[in-house]
Amino acid sequence: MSSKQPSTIYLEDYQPPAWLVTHTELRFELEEDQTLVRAQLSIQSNPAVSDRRKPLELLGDAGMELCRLSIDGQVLDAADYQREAGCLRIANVPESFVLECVTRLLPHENTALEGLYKSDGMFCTQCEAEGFRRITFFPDRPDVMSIFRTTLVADKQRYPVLLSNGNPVDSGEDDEGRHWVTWDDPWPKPSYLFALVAGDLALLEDQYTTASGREVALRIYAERKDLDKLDYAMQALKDAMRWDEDVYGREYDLDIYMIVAVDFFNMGAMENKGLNIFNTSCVLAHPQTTTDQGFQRVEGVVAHEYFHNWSGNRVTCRDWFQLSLKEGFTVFRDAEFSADMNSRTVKRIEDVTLLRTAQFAEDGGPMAHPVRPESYMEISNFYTLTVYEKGAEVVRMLHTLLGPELFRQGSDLYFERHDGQAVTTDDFVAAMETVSGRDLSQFKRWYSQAGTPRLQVSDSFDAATGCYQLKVRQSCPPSPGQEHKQPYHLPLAVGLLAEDGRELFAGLLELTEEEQVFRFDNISERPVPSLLRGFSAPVKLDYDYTDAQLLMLLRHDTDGFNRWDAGQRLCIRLLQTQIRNHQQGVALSCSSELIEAWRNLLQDASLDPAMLAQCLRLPSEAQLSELAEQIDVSAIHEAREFMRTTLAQVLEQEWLQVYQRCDTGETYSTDAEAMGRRSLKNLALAYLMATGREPWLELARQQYSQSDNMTDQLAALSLVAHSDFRETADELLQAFYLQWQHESLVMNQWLSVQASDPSAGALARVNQLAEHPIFDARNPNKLRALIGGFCGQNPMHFHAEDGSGYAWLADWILRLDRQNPQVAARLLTPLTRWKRHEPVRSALMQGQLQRMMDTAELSADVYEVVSKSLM
Ligand code: 0A1
Ligand code: ZN
Repeated sequence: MSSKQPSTIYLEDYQPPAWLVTHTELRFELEEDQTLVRAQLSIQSNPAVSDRRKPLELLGDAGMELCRLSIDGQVLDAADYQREAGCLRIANVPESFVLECVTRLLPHENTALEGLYKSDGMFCTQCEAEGFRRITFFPDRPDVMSIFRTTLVADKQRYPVLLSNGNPVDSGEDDEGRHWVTWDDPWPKPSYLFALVAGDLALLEDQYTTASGREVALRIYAERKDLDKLDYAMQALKDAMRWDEDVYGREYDLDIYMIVAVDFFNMGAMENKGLNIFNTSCVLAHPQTTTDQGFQRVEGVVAHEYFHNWSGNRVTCRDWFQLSLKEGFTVFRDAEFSADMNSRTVKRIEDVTLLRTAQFAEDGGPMAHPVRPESYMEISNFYTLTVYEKGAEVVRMLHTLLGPELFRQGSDLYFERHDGQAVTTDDFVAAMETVSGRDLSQFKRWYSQAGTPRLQVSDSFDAATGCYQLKVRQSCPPSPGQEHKQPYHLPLAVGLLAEDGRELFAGLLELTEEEQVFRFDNISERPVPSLLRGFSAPVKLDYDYTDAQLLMLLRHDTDGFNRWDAGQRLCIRLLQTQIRNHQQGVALSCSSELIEAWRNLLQDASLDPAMLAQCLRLPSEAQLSELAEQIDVSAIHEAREFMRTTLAQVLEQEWLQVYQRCDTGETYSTDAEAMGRRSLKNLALAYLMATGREPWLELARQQYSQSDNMTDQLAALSLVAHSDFRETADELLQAFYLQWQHESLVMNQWLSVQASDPSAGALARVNQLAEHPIFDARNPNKLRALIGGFCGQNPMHFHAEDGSGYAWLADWILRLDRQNPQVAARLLTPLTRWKRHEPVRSALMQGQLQRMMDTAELSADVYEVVSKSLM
């Protein structure tokens, strides 16, 4: 092994900062071959920390060039300070002083996309979590909050737009074609919320009047060619601002709110104070180039970043172990916003599906960690589904346990108590305790214990006394470093239904013990329990339903989410039987009850199309894998394909009728109903195509060429591209390329469609695509489309029995790790699941992980994931 082991940071080692930075003045001289940064930091010792004699320690990337350092105007020479691995130490500094520091950066060579870098010719920054230390030396930790004033100087012609946090307060130009703008942000903030942008950008401008009557200028910047794709984000922003006033009583607090779209970005978007920077994929939207899913993502992410202004910026995290304080809460807020703007039940189904598929898998893998992790090597690896999505579920449970009114009082108290502070998840829960008078200490285990709890439910009914009892046992499997788990406190929403669907009881149970019995009196007949309604807690629930009971719930449950869930449970059970049959060489079959149930659903024109589309989707191969004792990729694939084709063939007429019912010829609109109709229509088309019959190829081709929107066009393209009609597939892929080659985001879709094509020769195809002129290995969106598309959406080929898919991914990781460690570590995820697979593949995957461990000089990001996977 050649890489040296990065050190581990522990939550229990937290110490408050010895030095505070009250004011930070920055001046950036942006040039083509370098950027000079002059930082003036007003530093004072922290009165809350007694050890005043501690040296000043500033963090700064090991590769950053330090040009000059002075204290109160006195230049320091190399003997006055120590510089070692990411840290600059100065002993014997006064109680309070101004430190000036000049660094030289090479943004055009920054391929990691952390700190200051270039995206398509424009300068931009990404400082969360630890990017600011790549810009200048600083106590780069979220509990050091400072008031920033920033001046940008650049060539006026190339970079007419110069942006930073806060309000512009001054500007000017010289005779040599350079100009400058100074920005002042009155709100103290941690360095991770700093941002700048310089470029030749087009602008969509609007206005918002806050509840208290203040005017806010709203500006969304993008490349000129994308100016027509900003309206939807603008509307989403205004909706989010109104919603946060209505639902949380939170107003915006600056005169300007800016969003900038950049094409090179490691994540979705970033909530920098007053200057959000967005991945183009999360802000640009136009009916002709964006799918319905894309529109919903834009709406959700715009809202998410806006909501961070309070949950994250005004009140921030004390340290990075508290990341879920801002992320879990903000995801909960954006999910509720999206639920209010669209269909609440469908939003819940989508979120729970993601959680069950990907977060549960994370919880069961080598990188499992609590919502508040206890340690990390590289914090970038902890922007996870656990911190975000499970974290949001934890906040949702508080909302459920307290009820909406108390929860709102709790959030008001939290914002009021901690405005301008850097705090912990304990502080958040404490506010909820204060307003409710409840003891939530047991509840806090949700923050400290990893793993997905399991509830085992059984029941009994005494017809003579009318007494029905539910017995609930909870347990949680071990996870890395946590052998034994204590019982959780959780809300269990329950309904009891009579055979004919009448609701006999509905209410909320609270679970706190390892085993608990709940008793219901005056129950007239043996009920069917509807358990964990709305997915009231992020757990796996077992109850021994009969098929008939599930079919009854699918028809009658008054909880929309549980209606859907009953259908899914039934499908999962039937699929699991077929998976076993396939493994044992038994002929596969499809239950006639399921077929009849689906027929009824398909014929019921009164059902909400969006909901119906959810009910008629089989659980994904990824979800079936998560549920499997041991993953057998081909058995899962064959069983699911068998069931899908059977349901396609026997219900062919019904699928066609549904297609026609939803194919209204209406012009495109993004309202929830129209989106629902399109999702059902395209699902019907998918089943029709699954019959393999030629008339439906014609229908798909027709839809492809006649549609006025990307949702329908892309759905048709991917169905044809993944079919056995290879000639038409190639023809449409080529046509699509010619039509959209100048739209980078559409080309990402084109790459994913081909990367996820299950037909033979997939690896050769992705290798060819990697050489295609539209592919750019420095662009994370392109990498996610091609590599993520192949490894995540093409299981049969990624898991090819000869191990070629694994070797291909490992080759990419080793190459990318030198260029962009964050992205490399993320793309690595599928290999981390090696222990869950059957022995042949498991060994092949392990072999590739070992190869990475042995042969390369690994980044901390990749080292952490690889080494933990091999443990
Ligand atoms: N705070 C952002 C997510 C984010 C995190 C890290 C980044 O760079 C490494 C970028 C964005 C959010 O939750 O939206
Ligand atoms: Zn966030």
